[in-house]
Amino acid sequence: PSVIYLKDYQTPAFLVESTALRFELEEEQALVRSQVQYTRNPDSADRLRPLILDGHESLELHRLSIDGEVLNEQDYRRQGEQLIISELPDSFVLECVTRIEPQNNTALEGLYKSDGMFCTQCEAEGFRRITFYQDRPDVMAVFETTVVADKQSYPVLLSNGNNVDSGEEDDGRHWVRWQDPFPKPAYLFALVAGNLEFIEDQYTTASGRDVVLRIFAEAKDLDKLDHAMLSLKRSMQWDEQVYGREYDLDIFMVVAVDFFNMGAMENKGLNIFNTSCVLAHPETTVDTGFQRVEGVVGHEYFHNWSGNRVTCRDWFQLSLKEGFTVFRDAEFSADMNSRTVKRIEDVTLLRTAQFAEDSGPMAHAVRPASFIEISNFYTLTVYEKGAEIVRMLHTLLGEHKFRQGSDLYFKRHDGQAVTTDDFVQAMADVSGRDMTRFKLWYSQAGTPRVAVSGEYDAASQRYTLHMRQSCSPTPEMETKQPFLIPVAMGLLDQHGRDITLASGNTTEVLELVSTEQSFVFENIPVEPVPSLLRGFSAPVKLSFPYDQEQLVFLMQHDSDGFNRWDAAQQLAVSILQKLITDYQQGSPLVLDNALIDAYRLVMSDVSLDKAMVAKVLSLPSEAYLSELSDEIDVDAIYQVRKFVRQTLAKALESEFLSLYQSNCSGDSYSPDAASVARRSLKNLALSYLMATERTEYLALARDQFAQADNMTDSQAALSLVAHSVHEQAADELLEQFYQRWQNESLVVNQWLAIQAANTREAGLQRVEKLLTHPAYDASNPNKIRSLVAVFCAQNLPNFHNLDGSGYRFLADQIIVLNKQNPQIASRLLTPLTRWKQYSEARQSLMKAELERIGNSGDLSKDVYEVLSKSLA
Ligand code: BAL
Ligand code: ZN
Repeated sequence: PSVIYLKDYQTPAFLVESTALRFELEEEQALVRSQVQYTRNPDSADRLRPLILDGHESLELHRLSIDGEVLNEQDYRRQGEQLIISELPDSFVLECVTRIEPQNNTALEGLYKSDGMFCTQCEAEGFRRITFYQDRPDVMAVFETTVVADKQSYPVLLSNGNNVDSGEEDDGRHWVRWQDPFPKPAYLFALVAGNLEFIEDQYTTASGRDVVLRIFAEAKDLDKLDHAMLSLKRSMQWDEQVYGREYDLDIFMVVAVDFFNMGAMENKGLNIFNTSCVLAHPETTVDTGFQRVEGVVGHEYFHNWSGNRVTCRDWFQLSLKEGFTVFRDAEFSADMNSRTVKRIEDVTLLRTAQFAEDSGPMAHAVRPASFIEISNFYTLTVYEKGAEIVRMLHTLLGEHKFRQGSDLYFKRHDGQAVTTDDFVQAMADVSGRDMTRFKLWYSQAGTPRVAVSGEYDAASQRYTLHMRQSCSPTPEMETKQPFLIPVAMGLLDQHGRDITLASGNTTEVLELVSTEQSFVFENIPVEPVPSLLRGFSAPVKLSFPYDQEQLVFLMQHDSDGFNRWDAAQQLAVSILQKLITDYQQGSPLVLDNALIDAYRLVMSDVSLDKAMVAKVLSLPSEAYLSELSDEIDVDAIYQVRKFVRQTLAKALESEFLSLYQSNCSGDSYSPDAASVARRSLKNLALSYLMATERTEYLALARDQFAQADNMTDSQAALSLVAHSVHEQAADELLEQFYQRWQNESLVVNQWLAIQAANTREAGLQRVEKLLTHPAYDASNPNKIRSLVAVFCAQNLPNFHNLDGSGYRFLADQIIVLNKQNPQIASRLLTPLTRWKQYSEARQSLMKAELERIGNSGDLSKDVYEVLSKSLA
């Protein structure tokens, strides 16, 4: 497979004025006729450049004509994924008829069938599986789409834009025509045909335009759409208030589908969602599921401007739309719920998974310089780190200037396909700042480290912070230039109060721009405790030599909620890391009282909101401890974390019990932030109580399971019992749960995931048995993620079993999926790609499985790229 480089970017030889599509959908095939009006790109000096159309090998070409004249095979060349036509006039209509088989499309890219309905996924390069086209984001056109299908089987026929006409044919078939007046690239094209029902609402925009809102799903799921509709209306209003962005078509549609590689897709006016990101009902959905629906609905809606109206010039610019849109959805969720808790959750994901990606073989810049398969770059780096870059711009410019910059960006580039440089330029223009150094965040991979030390001179009342930044080499990038790192910080006096700094503020943003730099603070009356990187103001690994007392002090007093939590994390990490060393050396494990005392302090702090308390009382995850390790010792991390949980549980048993009791409420379910917080604290308390392994708490969990009126409480209890030492009770509850929910696919996924994560012995055998269970479907990505991916990512002792069985299992799955669904296969590879991080014994087992995949023949580009980079 060939490597595509950003430096080779060329503008398209032809532009498209308009694209008319007609789909004849049948059970055994779909016929697609496209009529495309091309004009030679005036940008392109070379008038001999041919028209290069992209087309997947699965396309059966039935007819090709130019201005009505049929082309013969000698008039064009089909070369790999391209169809090349030379000697063309400056303006012409190309008509193309292709035959495809959506019913056999298991890759779920292009047009395929999900549970009997036709649907599409065209980003990034799925449109080339529908027809021959310049399938690149800088070719934007207005689309008209006519969909024809049997009326009884497919009563609902949808595409982008506004419905402009419809009719019936005599053979039981009907058709609907859609026009999308906004020029768009092919990746935003969508089509849906199926037996769907919908809920409807309406929204009046700030300028008084009425918009119809419809959310479609299978009839059985119609009662699970209200939360998505509410979230959609909130998103529309938020984008008007915060960004001044209004919706632009007469109708906005969302469709829920069960077979989907991604979470959701922002197709213009017709978002297609994975059911897992749109359906929500108290009886079947946990609190985090409700929040996810809100976040993803917001995310896809916000793309209407950041992505659709202004799109990417090429796929190297993916973060232009994804980083910005993730930042937008994070701020939306923060405004709808607890800001601090949202930040904690996002940073936790970044620090565990994105930092790991940034130090692994697939490490890449937020704007990568090359790729083999773009699907492999829908990553935490492009999304989450990309969002952090936008957040840093927000921090550096301040809210007001940032909004001016975003207004300028949208105004300047509406209807265009642009680059991350264009985005930063708008911010530079409104602020008058030179952003040259800042832009290194887009081009340099790797997580910078910032080592900070403090120096206090009592005589001169001067406090100095010394900072030093560095960044380890990443593939193809040995040395890095210093980044511009905004470090938001404050200084606490001996009572824990913020000291007012020279600027008159208590928080300042220091700009670290060189390898070493010192920052001096005058008139500081006592030696302060610094609060650094407030709100996690930059995606870096910052260290300061705090002692335990100082961390506890920050936990209690820092005015920055994020840093209060982070101080608790740092305290726990340092204690856990010491115990990991003890475990490795065969020393007895003894838990430092500091952690117990700190936890007790937090539990008695009535000023804290409950969601925060639950976060502070949660130990760093195994994944985070792994990311922090030079060599990941799976057994030590697992055993030590379990020991610490159990010791905390026993030491604080009565406190956890009263926390549990005081947060049980008879109120009926509500997904509001306060109720979510209460449930999370209650279920956290229950998890510690269960960790004591005392039977009375098994009874408590069983009661909760039996009496719960909502999935959050029911699933929390199930999961705790399923993972406990009480095996018989575990089996009983799992069986009861399945009997009750077997017809709810998303609930069954949770049931699979709970079992996949069970660390008890023989985990692999249980997972293998579930692969043959009627609840499992090896062609549905949600099922694969729930069972296979959860086992490999979350079931440390079983996946990393030293007999190599876990690795072998994953490789076998990948070999099958490589042919069936390459995107999912390549994603599943992640745990094996980290092989260099493990002990020698594990390294050789993992590497052998990677090599076996490599030798299994005919690798997809997706799997080939990840595999070859991992073995390089
Ligand atoms: N554009 C792919 C799905 C998403 O990020 O919204
Ligand atoms: Zn997105």
